Amino acid sequence: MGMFTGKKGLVFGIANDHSIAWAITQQLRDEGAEMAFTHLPDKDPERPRMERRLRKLVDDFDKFIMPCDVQNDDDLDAVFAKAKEEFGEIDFLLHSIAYAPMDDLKGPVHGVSRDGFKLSMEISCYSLISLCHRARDIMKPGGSILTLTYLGGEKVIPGYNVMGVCKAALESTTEYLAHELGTEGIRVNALSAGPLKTLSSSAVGEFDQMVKLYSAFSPLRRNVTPEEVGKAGAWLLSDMASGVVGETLHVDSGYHIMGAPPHDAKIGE
Ligand code: 0WD
Repeated sequence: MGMFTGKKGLVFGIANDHSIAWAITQQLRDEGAEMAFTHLPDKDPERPRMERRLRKLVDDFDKFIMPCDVQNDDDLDAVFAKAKEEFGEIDFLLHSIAYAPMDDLKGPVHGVSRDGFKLSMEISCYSLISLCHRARDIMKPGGSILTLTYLGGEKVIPGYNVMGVCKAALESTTEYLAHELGTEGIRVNALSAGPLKTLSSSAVGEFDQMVKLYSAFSPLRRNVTPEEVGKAGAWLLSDMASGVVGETLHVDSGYHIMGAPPHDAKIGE
């Protein structure tokens, strides 16, 4: 019997097989979870690229898949109505979504447009609020909600720019939501992952530099693997973490604890 046998949940944010949500999903699947998935609506219905990519990954085991743009309340309502119909109640929800327009993401932060800021915050932060609000109605006590964040929300990471501001808001939001939903027996947590090559991260400036820094400066002297993030994510969503609430768990080879480079780090070489 797996850790998720008999458990049901919703996964938002698999874009392709490099997505962090996919790494977590594989662990959940292997532990027996029943899951439904959403993808960004395809602009051209004749060429449903997003749907096809997701279907290819989850076709053997999905309960259902649906398009969902988190900016659209009707999409969100439709997903939760379908989840209620198919599952009755759910045990977990994974939020693995972020976006900032490229012009705003590349910085500087003081030059970010008003519209770009609103859009980035809406998709990367408000979406967690809108999902939690709807999830409450169908989530069992003991349920678990997880979002994905990055160190750039706590400390300045050059190149992360407006997304760092969004992650700071997301981490605070996680705490407020954890406080509110805790009284209903629902846990909300965040996982702060080290850099992983995905569609989203390829848009972040200086990503390759960060990968090098993690392998030189982190206590483990290497980067984390998608599988490691997947396992920790599944753990936070599981009953094994039943006392963990409002936490931001770093899964980053320990990079976040360093205040100065280790003695063996080769700087500028
Ligand atoms: O190094 C990394 N890759 C890290 C990522 C380190 C630490 C944290 N993260 C975070 C990201 O900020 C994000 O919150 O993990 C989360 C997942 O990101 P990912 O797995 O790196 O990236 P990706 O595979 O691109 O998934 C993010 C997805 C979108 O993908 P694309 O590339 O198509 O924008 O978020 C979804 C979409 O599937 N998404 C939306 N979903 C619904 N409505 C929307 C939207 N409006 N916008 C983006």
